[in-house]
Amino acid sequence: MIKGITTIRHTGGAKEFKALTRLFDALGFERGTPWKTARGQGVPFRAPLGQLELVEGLETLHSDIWVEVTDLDSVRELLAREKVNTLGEIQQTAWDSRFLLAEPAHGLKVLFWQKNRPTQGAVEGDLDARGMRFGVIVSRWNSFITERLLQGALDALRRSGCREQDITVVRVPGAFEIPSQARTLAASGKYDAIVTLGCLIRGETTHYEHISTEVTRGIGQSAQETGVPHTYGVLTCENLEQALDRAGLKAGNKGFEAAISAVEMVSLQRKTGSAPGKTASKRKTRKR
Ligand code: DLZ
Repeated sequence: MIKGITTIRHTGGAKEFKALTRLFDALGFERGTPWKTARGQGVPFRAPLGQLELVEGLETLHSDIWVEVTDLDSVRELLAREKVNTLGEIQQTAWDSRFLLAEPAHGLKVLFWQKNRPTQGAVEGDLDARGMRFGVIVSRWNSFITERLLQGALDALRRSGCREQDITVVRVPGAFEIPSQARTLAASGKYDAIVTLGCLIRGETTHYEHISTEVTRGIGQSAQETGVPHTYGVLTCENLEQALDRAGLKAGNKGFEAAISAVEMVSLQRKTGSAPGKTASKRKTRKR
């Protein structure tokens, strides 16, 4: 039933508004459709993953907006570069995280926070898909389910900043055909990552074990041999009910998860690979 939640903040004036929108762009938020009338203007900003959290009990940190980030130290550097007023230094919370409070516009407090992890300082991919190109392969068998996975995947790519023209959707007959097409797209050198979507249902599939093993192996092999990240959004379920749950009903949407993982893997590969920042068009992949 829910489509979205919007919380509105007023800024001091046109100059402050412009500076704020620039900052939110730099932080990696996705711009929605801006509007402007004689009475004022607005720009919606969307996060790759959003949530509404209700809290009960004592919370001593007060802020208008809470933004969870993957790298708080980079955010601090960005805020300093943009000359944004910060209220104190990075501090520990009472709940195993670190935070930095900023006041990018007068009276508007934004709290940036990051969970503490034992691997603090480890290299991680970001969820910013701007400038990335994706091949999305979806099988038509059980299309009632796979079309939902596709919608989830497209939603994830768009929300993380990928442009429509940078997404190619390819449909194949069944899950068994996914690996060969994945390999073709990956070897073309046109895509930064391949997202695979399908649905195998044990009750309806003869040789279920053989097909699912082959599909999984084939996708993994294509990833390893081409060096292009592939993510796995192929449902292997006992029955239709389980499949529906994983296509958006009760257990999230595995298409969305596969696409978000693809964004993260491309970003990670650019950080850890031998040629950071290489785009799909420049990358050479091994030919078949
Ligand atoms: C044949 C078949 C069967 C029985 N079940 C499924 C399924 O549950 N999910 C799926 O994606 N594909 C199925 N297929 C089709 C095979 O994947 C393949 O497309 C055909 O065998 C043609 O090669």
